[in-house]
Amino acid sequence: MTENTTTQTGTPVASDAHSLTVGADGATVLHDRYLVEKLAQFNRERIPERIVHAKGGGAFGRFEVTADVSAYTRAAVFQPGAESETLMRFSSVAGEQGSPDTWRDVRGFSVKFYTTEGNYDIVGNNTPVFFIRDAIKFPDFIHSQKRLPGSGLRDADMQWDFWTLSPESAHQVTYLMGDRGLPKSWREMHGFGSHTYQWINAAGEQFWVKYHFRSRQGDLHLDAATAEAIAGADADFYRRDLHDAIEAGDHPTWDLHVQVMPYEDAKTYRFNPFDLTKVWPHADYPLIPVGTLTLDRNPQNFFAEIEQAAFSPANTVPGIGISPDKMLMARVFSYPDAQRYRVGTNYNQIPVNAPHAASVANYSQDGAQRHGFNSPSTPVYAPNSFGGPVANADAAGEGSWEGDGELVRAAYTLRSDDSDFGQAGTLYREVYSDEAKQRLLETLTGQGEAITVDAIRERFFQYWTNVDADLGTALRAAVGDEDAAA
Ligand code: HDE
Repeated sequence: MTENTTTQTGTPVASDAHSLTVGADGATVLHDRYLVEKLAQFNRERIPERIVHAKGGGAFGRFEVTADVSAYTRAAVFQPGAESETLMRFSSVAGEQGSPDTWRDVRGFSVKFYTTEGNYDIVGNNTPVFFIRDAIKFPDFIHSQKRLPGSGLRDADMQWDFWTLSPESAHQVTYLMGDRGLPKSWREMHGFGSHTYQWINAAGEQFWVKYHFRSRQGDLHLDAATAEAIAGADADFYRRDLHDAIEAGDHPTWDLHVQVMPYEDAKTYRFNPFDLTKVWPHADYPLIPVGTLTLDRNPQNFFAEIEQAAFSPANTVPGIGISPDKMLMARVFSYPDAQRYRVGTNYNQIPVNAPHAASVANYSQDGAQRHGFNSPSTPVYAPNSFGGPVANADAAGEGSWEGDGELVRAAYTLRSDDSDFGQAGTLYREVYSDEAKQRLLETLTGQGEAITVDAIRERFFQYWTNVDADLGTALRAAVGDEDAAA
């Protein structure tokens, strides 16, 4: 038997097709409660899109620990043999929700582990570094990458104005303008936690770690012409690829590795290991295997499970903490704040965000859209004498570090090997193949030509000369040539 259409409160409705009117040709009446409910509900279907990383897609899967890293962390999710349900979301950074997947950009790489000790999120990118090292610059940086207020157009002048006035961006921009800026698909890219995090073992010893997810599908890229053609033909190219692969039983897999730095090393390492614009050379801190992440289940409802998904670097678990990275400390505030605004105060009660393998016990109450609550016999305050939940520092397994000093507004203290351009130059000279170098030159030539302000273009040449002198010379000649031809 066909199911009746009902109102939101479960009452059968009389018609899916006809509003209630005064005669077949007359006025529509306001007391057609189903018509009013249907139109009003429709008007509220959209929530604010993410201010960054708006366009994305994701899937569920599982993470299995295949090695023994218990010497470094007590976190249940990383103990030998542990298996956790996971959710992943991939995204572009600057484009809006409908933007083409294959526009050149950094790609978001977010993982939520539903662990027995609560949800643990690693909210990273497909690059191991970032454009800036102090969060106070983030809104300015993002404004420069989005749209001009007047025309609503994206603009090379403001992008390069910001980057060339922010030399710490050079390493990440070398990634972005290189092959990582155009992944072949979300499945075929590596992911990085990027920041330095803290791990704490069962004995309370602390370590600094960086996360690397290595794609078993490879770290592959599109050439610029193909990416441009796809952007026009199929704006949802990556979203479709991920969905179709999982639907066909082709489950993408990443191997998680960590770099581990002994706690004391950070104090004397030759550059600041908490600076998000730097990588730790593998020669100093090799990759240590941890486990395998596989995606095997598409969402059943994109909005409920992916659009409303809330990832946050604040979601840590016992045995894992943050580090004195100025970007990371600010992100711990920023993500839950964005989610309270974007999804709503009780966003963590939505099934995709609530813990799946742990329970919630605290004294939070009320707020818009609340549906979870304590038993009426549970007291509403702490401390209490009636058996309510009690905080437990041993169970929390929080990290820590020493800190002392005057309140200042200053850059990180420089160390012997701290520089804005050094690792960008190494990436260019020692990691990029000759073909990758050539593709970078072509991409940058196009970028240089899009700059219309002479002073910014001059700084652009100087920026790339600082990355690599030969690249700067080649670029100056190439952009000049194109000018002559035009
Ligand atoms: Fe984000 N970022 N970010 N970001 N970010 C958001 O969170 C922010 C940064 C990243 O799949 C927002 O819920 C600040 C680094 C990903 O849902 C927002 C700073 C890295 C995603 C926000 C950074 C990222 C976001 C947008 C400077 C990689 C998508 C809405 C301190 C290591 C998560 C929201 C998803 C999303 C803020 C820098 C990655 C506004 C303030 C560094 C993958 O809160």
